Amino acid sequence: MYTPKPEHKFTFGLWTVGNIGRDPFGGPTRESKTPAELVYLLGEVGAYGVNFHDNDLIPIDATLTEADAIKKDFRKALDDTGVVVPMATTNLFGDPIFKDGAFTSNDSKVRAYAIQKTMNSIDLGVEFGASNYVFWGGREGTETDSSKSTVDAIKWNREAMNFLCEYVLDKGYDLKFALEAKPNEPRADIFNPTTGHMLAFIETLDHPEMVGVNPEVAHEHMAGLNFIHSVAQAWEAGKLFHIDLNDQYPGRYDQDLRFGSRDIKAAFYLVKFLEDVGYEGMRHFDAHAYRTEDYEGVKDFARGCMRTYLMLKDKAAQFNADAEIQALLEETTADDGSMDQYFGKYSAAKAQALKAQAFDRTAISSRGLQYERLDQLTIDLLLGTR
Ligand code: GCO
Ligand code: MN
Ligand code: MN
Repeated sequence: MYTPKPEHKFTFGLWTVGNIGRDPFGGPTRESKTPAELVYLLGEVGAYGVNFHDNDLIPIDATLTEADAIKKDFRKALDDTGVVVPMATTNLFGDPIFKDGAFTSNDSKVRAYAIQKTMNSIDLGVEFGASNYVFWGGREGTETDSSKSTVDAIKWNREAMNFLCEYVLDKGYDLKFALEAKPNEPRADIFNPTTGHMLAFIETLDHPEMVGVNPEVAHEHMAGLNFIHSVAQAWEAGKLFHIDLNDQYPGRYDQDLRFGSRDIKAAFYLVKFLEDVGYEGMRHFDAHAYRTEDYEGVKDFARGCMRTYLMLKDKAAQFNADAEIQALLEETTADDGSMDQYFGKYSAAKAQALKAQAFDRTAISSRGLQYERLDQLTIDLLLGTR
C-alpha cells in the first residue's frame, strides 16, 4: 500500500543519497559512490527520478574524456533502472571562486563565470531530459553588509536570470526555472531569503512566465515560518514549479532531516495541500541520511521519506472522508449569503450600502469556532486512533 510508484513522482538529488556524512566538525562516515551507483540505489528503493548539480555528475576539473565516460555510465544506469532526470541545477557554491557569491559577486569575472557555468550546466541537464532547472543561490549573500550594495546584488541577479532565460529561449529548450530561497547557511545572510521574496523578485524579470519557485521545508522552518503558507502562496500565483521536501527543527543549523521526521503535523498539512490541489510536479526529497548510517541506512532514509509521504497522503484522504471533521468544517464556513451583495467588484453604491450595514459584533464574535475539537480530531487521526 505504501510502495512508491512512478506516478508518485518521488525524486532525490545525487547529492542527497550521495551525501557522505561530512559536517563542519568531522570527515565523511561513508565512502562516496559514483553517480551511476547512486542511480542503481535509487532504482532499488523505488524512486522515480534523480536530479543533479553539474558537478555531482561531472567533477569541475574533469577532462572531456572523463566526462564522456561518466555520462556513459550514468546513461546506462538510467536505462537499466528506468530512473529519469526531471531536474538539474548548478553548483554555484562549492568552488572557492564563489566565496563572495556567483551572480551577485562584486567581481565581474566571477559573475561572468557563474553565467557561463550555468549555461553549460543547463546544456548538461537538458541532455539528460531535465524540464525544470533549479537556482539555489547559496553563496549569494553577505557576512558583513559593508561589503556589498544589496541593490546592486539584486540588479546583478536579475540581469543573470534575464540572460539565462534568453539563453533557454535561444536554444529552444523546453525548460522552466525554479528559484529556491534560503535565509542563511552557508552565508550569514542570503539574498531573497524566503519564498515570498522570490515571488516578488520573479515579477521583475523579463520572462516571469518561465520562472517559478522551489520552496524547501527546512528553509522556511529555519526562519520560523509556516511552510504551507509559502507553498500555498506560490501555488495560488501559478508558481509552484518544484518542491524540496525534508524536515528541520526551527532555529538550528541546516539539518536536512528525513521528510516528516520532525514536524509530522506540518508534513501532514503539506501533503494534504499538494494532493488536494492536484500538484503534478516532482516530490523531490532534498535531505540526507544521518551521519550514523551506512548505505543500508541511506536506503532506510530514502524509503522512509517516500513511505511517510504516502502514509500522510492516505491520512489526507481519511481527513477528507471523515464525516465528523467535514461536518465541523462545513459549520465553520456555513454562510447565509446575506453578505454576498457587498463582495466582488467595487461600486460606489456597494460602498455606500456597506457603510450603512449594521454589524452585531458581540453576537458575531460570541460563536465558538470549535477549532480545538477540529485540531484534536486531526491529532487522533494522525496518531491512528480514528
Ligand atoms: C541546501 C539547498 C540545496 C539546493 C540544491 C539545489 O540547503 O543546500 O537546499 O540542497 O536545493 O543546491 O539547487
Ligand atoms: Mn536545503
Ligand atoms: Mn534544497
